[in-house]
Amino acid sequence: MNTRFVLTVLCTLALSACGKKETPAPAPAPATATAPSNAEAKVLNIYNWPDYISENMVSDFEKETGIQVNYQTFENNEVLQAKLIAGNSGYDIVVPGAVFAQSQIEAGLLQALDKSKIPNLSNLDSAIMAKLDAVDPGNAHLVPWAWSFTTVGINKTKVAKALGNTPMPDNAWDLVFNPTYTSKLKSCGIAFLDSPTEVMPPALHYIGKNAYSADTADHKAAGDMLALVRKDIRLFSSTLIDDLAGGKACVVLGWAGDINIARSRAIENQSAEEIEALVPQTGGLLFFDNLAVPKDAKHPNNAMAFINYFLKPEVSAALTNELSYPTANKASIAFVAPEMAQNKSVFLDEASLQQAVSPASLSNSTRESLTAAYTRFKQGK
Ligand code: SPD
Repeated sequence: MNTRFVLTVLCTLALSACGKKETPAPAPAPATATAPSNAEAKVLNIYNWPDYISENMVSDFEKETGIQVNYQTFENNEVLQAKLIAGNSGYDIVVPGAVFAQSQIEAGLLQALDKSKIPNLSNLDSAIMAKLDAVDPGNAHLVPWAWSFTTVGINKTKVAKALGNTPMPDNAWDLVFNPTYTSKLKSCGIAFLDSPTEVMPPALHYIGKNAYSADTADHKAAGDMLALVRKDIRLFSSTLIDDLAGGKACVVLGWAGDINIARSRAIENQSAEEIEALVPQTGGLLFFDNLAVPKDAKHPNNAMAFINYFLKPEVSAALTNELSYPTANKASIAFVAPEMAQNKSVFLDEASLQQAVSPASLSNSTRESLTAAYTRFKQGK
């Protein structure tokens, strides 16, 4: 198990300053009128990414605590950011990516955790938490949920057929950013994540710029490169698992964890198609998502109870084993399945880790500029 994977992600962050049916987000449930005035209702409203929780985590937590969980999902950091800024979201737990979390803490959008109610914090890797301290001083607001890296995923059979006599490139990013390849692969379908802060950093990295550059000239240069492949992109999608496993796309710019979920689904369905999360020689883009409690959460104590439950070793390990996403729970390592621990697109080896790009916090103005460049790209302007 590669603890350095986690450490590298968090080191660089520090220098630059994660069963129940999932539903997209209507308004979460309010506290019931029957709750005692000095206690929280037995309700917890969670807002997480899709396909990012083990099958039984919510129902087992409900059985153990009697707290009823309303579990809703968001598709990208921009959607969560807008909810937090608007306030009164109704959520008690949210899961921001590290590139957004620091500015959310600084803006007072997240409340400090009550660590006295989370004894299982001791299961977290102390070296990792020491690094996270630079992003979240005192580890006051964030508990790591899971991480992975943004990369290129392929349906191997379809890609080989579409490329014909053209060999696979040495640089996996060529498959989504180089017209020589995209012009051939468009026949079986290229899909990108639909978010400025997911697409622009890999594009910047591909053209040799800092993936988290604040320079608008760099954003324009990445936009110029993207314009050359725009006509070959079939989908901008928040359902890449289904797109890849179901055959709408043969190549995706997406998250390694989700690409591995698509791979598992294809295997479960006894499909002849082999799906693979590639590990780019020039580096994938590491990301790290974290549990946090909004400033105005109505059920903070229930939130602490859930965080403590998640930090049980077997509970964290189930997330990794079912969804191909590692966690920062050191005590969970003993429960991670060997086939997951040995999968080099789940836990990167040393060489890939050295090449990988670590996340950095994005300021509001940088996000605005990235959004403008992304929108021009998507609209084909
Ligand atoms: N299955 C959903 C996984 C969510 C991953 N979060 C990605 C954040 C990358 N910036």
